[in-house]
Amino acid sequence: MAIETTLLLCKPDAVSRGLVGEIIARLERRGYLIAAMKLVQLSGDKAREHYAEHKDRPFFGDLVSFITSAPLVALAVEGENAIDGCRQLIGATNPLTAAPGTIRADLAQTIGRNLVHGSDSKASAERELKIFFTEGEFVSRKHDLERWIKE
Ligand code: IDP
Ligand code: MG
Repeated sequence: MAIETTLLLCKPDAVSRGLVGEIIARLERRGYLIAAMKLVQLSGDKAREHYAEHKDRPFFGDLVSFITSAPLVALAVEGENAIDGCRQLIGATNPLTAAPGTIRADLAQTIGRNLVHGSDSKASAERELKIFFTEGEFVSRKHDLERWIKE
């Protein structure tokens, strides 16, 4: 088993459109477990740190101003190969090319308002989880993980 923890964000568009429950329901139906969760409005510094890889892209300014514009819901999500699995559930960056059945294809229209963030690798997940959560904020889901693995 390759149990991983990944960072998911229900971005401000998801919160303001009332889609957080729908997004979490999809994660839960897939069998993923929430290990930490919070509603937070991001500072500019944290937003720039989170999206550092995009700092030279033309859309960086808009991305930072959008992600800091209103509250978002951050989730630490656990499960078997959760990093790639959650990316699959979320769908391609552009909702127009995302596969039907994914969150972005089903619920979003544009790349700039694509509802969800998911870490794209082990290194990203480790780095990004630390931006949103302290060690003490993770709640062990060991019991549920073990039961789920046996079933
Ligand atoms: P990802 O969220 O699918 O990992 P990234 O390439 O990491 O996609 O981009 C981060 C976020 O920046 C995207 O989710 C999207 O909201 C935004 N973004 C990416 N490319 C563009 C673009 O070309 N125009 C506007 N926004 C973009
Ligand atoms: Mg990305």
